[in-house]
Amino acid sequence: MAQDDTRTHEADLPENGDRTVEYDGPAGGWGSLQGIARIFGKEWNTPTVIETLMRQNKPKGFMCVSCSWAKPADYHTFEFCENGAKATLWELTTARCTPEFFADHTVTELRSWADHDLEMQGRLTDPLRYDPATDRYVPCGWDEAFQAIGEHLSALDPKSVIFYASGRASLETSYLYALLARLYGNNNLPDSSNMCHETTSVALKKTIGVGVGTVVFDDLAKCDAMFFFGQNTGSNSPRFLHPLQDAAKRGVPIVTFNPVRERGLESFVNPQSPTEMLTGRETPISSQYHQVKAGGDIAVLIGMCKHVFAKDDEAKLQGKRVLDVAFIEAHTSGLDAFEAKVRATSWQQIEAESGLSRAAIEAAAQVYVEADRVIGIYGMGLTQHVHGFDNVAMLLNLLLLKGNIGRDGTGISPVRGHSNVQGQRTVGISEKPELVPLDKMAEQFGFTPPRDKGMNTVEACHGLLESKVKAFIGLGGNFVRAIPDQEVLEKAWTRMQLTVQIATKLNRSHLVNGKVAYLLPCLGRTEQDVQASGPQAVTMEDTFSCIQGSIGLRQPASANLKSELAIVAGIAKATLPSNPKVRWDEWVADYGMVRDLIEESYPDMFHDFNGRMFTPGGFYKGNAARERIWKTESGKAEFTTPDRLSSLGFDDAPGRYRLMTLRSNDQFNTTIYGMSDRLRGIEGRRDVLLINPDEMAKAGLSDGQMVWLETDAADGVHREVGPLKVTPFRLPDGCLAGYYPELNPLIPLSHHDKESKTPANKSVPVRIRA
Ligand SMILES: Nc1nc2c(c(=O)[nH]1)N[C@H]1C(S)=C(S)[C@@H](COP(=O)(O)OP(=O)(O)OC[C@H]3O[C@@H](n4cnc5c(=O)[nH]c(N)nc54)[C@H](O)[C@@H]3O)O[C@H]1N2
Ligand SMILES: Nc1nc2c(c(=O)[nH]1)N[C@H]1C(S)=C(S)[C@@H](COP(=O)(O)OP(=O)(O)OC[C@H]3O[C@@H](n4cnc5c(=O)[nH]c(N)nc54)[C@H](O)[C@@H]3O)O[C@H]1N2
Ligand SMILES: [Mo]
Repeated sequence: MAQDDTRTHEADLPENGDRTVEYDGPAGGWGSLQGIARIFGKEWNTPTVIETLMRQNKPKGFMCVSCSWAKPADYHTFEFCENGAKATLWELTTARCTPEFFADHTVTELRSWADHDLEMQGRLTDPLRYDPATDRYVPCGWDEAFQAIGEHLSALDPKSVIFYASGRASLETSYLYALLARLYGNNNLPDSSNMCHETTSVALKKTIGVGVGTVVFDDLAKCDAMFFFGQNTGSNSPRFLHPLQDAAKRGVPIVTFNPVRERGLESFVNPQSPTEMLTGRETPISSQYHQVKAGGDIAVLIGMCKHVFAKDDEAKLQGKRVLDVAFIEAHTSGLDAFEAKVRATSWQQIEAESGLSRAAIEAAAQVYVEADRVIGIYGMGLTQHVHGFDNVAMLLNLLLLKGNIGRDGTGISPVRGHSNVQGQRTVGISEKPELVPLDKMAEQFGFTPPRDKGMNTVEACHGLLESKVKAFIGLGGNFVRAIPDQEVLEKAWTRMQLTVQIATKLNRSHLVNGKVAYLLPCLGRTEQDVQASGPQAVTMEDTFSCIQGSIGLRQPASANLKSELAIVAGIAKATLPSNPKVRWDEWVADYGMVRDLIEESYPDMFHDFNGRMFTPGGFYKGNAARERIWKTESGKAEFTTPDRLSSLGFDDAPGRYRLMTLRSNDQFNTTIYGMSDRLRGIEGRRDVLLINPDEMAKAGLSDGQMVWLETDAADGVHREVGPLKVTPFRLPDGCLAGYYPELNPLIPLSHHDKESKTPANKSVPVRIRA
């Protein structure tokens, strides 16, 4: 079995024995169905809910509210996974968070509630205003809310207002939201992507001229090898397990680098295959699994490139080449400096930084040398580091060596997070004005768009601390819970003049409110959205740049909900002076008109938008790098020469560990569904500190002992979280792991990727206090 042959290549890890917590079942299988049942009990197994799930991710159905994985044209009967079903059911809950609930609880009291308990109150039903006299949210009419928000915004300096978006809202809503910010007078449009794949947007834009991946769904069936870095497929994009299983069955080697042995990348039982379910037949996924140290990927990739150069030297002696010389000459720049750096780096340095042996790295690289068509896949394990940019650029370097960009079955594939996070950036949600067709929009809407750079997430937090930010509008999400340095920022938050949150369910960000605060409940994507011209559809872009329509069919959770688009328009109308070219009412009445506007702004990607939105599998927006057209400074694909081997941004020191903050299998970001991290064998609690038995022994810790974590940063701020239960777990030496968002107070705001400012959530320097 793959598991055994992978063991020969992995880092020198402490033996598992009985001492570490582990799950040895497959991903998928019966466990995934039990995982759904445990949270939702009988609630999920009713005909209407099943009918809704059957429409998930299919043409003329609705697009999953969970991750951004593809919604293929050639779909399965059940085109949903354990976690997609959980996300949908979470939205379909029968629980309601009504004005009566808020009458019973002060905001101060609710602030002491756990994230899970807040969301368990169910769907928000009515627009609410914060009443400081009683410290409660009280009901208010929609018109009253819009009017008051409009008056407050009109009185503020536009540069002091933030328009945040979490990556869920549709292309139509996102486009209008960005337009609202610009008509109002700023580019302050941070989004969840700033905490996520911003590293990708910056690194791929710089190196290949497009800020998104080059792979399309069909490439997965055409490649000869896959290299996986820091992405937890089993929990975070489970439908990806199907093409991975197909690839593994075709004999495609899948080589994984991850400090954690994630079950989904080891073995899978397809819950949609009756035979596999009955026989329990597992498909091994990774052919090699390397437990790299957190922050060790630059070193790994340099090592792999070193092997590729060595094999190329050997091939040359026989008049052959391993490198794709024609591609390199025609299409790239910067190879010489990069090659010199790689050759000058010793295996000793590479082994020390990666925690892997030369033999293990060479075994991985040999797969690369032998494969004609290679895909590089990655997630937060590469992006959320101080030198995350170099991580991504190094994976690209490896791919460029053999021309693995711009051919069928090849490419670089960042697995995006939220279901429309990539799409939001496509239609203008960006703090970077140069990424938006402002000239075109000036003409479309007859105004002078702001040209100065807006604030991203980290900059918005700094603005808040410096009291430059006075108001915050949130289109979904849970900003205060998702950001670093949460405790410090929460205090600053309440100094704000105005906070407005558009949401489906109650979360902590709604309770850390400004002086004036509104909580505006919206329709979810599964629900019918009926406007003056009839029922409306919306569109989303998936991780492979395919755009597809989504129609909600469920009865709305409350008669008093508005669509996100109508709420954005309501705020806009009440805030902005009237303008004959800006027709909020008509746009709300017919979302097709908004798609026409998007088409006008972005004709290349969105031509015939209304006509193509129900193309099965979505329509492809196109990607220049895939065509080997390089919109970079040099006009070529660029090799990057990193000037370091570690992505940590800090040195090792006695007693200092690298902490990774991870998602469990029972959460969607800050939404905690339950207490089971089934695929890692951790049950019943989230206040755990994962550490390997050797490190436990060295630190004198015992299994189950309660400890505190303290940030080891020399900035004079004391940060600690605890108590946490010491839990033996197979991790490389020097590495610790625990859960996001509970550990966010440990992450300094200044601890982020140097280029993109993506918080470095996967390598926080900490100490353990017993
Ligand atoms: N069910 C569910 N689905 C989700 C989400 C969710 O919370 N729940 N969130 C959505 C969102 S917004 C996003 S961005 C994605 C996130 O999906 P992922 O990109 O998978 O993010 P994480 O769960 O944070 O885990 C990243 C992985 O990187 C590994 N890792 C940590 N440090 C390193 C390192 O230094 N090197 C390497 N090679 N690996 C490392 C971790 O062990 C882990 O397996 O998922 C999306 N889908
Ligand atoms: N330490 C650490 N921190 C991290 C990360 C990490 O790995 N480690 N990951 C980062 C990443 S990748 C991301 S993307 C961010 C996530 O940051 P966010 O996107 O801000 O957070 P979410 O938890 O996804 O937001 C959940 C809330 O969205 C609202 N919501 C749900 N559905 C809808 C809807 O349809 N419409 C509206 N309007 N609201 C809705 C609900 O009120 C719910 O409570 O966190 C980042 N923070
Ligand atoms: Mo994300």
